[in-house]
Amino acid sequence: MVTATLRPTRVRVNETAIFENVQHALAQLKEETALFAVVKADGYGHGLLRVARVAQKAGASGFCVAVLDEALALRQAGFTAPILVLGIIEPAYAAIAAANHVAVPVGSAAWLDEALPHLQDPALPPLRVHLAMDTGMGRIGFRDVAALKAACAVAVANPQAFEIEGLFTHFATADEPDTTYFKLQVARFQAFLAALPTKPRYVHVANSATSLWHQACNGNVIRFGVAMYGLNPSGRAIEATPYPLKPAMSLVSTLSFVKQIEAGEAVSYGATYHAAEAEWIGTVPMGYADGWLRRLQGFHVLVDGQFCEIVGRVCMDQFMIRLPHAYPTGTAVVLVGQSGDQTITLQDVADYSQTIHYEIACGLAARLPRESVAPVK
Ligand code: PMH
Repeated sequence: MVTATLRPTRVRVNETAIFENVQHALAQLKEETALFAVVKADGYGHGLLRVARVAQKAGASGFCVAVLDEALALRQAGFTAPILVLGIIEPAYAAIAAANHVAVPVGSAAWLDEALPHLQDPALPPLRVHLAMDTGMGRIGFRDVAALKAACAVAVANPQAFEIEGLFTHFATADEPDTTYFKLQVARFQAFLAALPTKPRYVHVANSATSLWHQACNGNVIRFGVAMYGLNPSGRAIEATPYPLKPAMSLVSTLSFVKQIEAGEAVSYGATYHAAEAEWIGTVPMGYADGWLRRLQGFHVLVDGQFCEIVGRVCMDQFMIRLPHAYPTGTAVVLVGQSGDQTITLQDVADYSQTIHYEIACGLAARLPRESVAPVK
């Protein structure tokens, strides 16, 4: 992927915000509870290595990633802290995980059986496994105690191949005001725990929402994701947080072209927008190929502290806005962030797009350069 460094459109990542969000989270934790920074999907679009470095400086003692490749990218960059992959890897790659001291989730005895032949090299350290309990997320994990015990038996019988390092589950509704389903999942997890003769080193259940609103359930590691980036996991459903979340991401560009059009003239594909009167139209060099969705037509950006409507269809690499008056090319455009007294948040973009801020942040393409601001040394 070509990163467009010679175009003014940028994702700005405020490192100090990430640092402070992690420190605030840590301050709430019991002493024995660690924080693993969830840096999957290129650090939710903020940059894998940048976020990992800042989170570690702030006190994160491990990392969670989605896929084995992300774990290897961290290892290649020199990170030696514990790493947990959150998705099931192919058993054939078990040796790569073991050799790199990367822990993986397991949700069936069959997976262990399939991985076993790949873990026969005596030079390999045992593969660290975290037993995944499906307590109601319905994604990965053991669904009953018998299946869990069968897998434990395989792991325990092959100590040269497997080390049971963790036990975890994932909540489906920790970010919702109604706690009924959350409590059901907690009860199921406790039943799993009670069925095991010993607890592994790491017992973890908490995503950001759990760590914010259900601290009693944290276990001894939290998997801290979206709140590290300063975003409220609930969107707008639960406004109150125990500490302020400081958004790390902003998105900026500049006007690449400015013109005045006559009343009735059209803008962009499909000619869906017609000027009501003589209007100043600015072009912004970013489009749906960068993750700025087509459905953002009618939303707005900020120029000089003023909201400017996105007019006409968002194109692949450019979109147009209606300006209050003429501005020179090169004028700053804020798509996410502050301009003058006004702010546009990722939540605002998500609301307009009828999605969640996670999806907007992760959807920003690799073509957009990420730039650190307020760097943490
Ligand atoms: N743990 C697991 C297993 C996850 O899948 C995620 C996020 C987290 C922790 C961190 O959650 P947070 O960002 O809300 O703190 N996973 C996803 C997902 O699969 N879709 O959206 C978020």
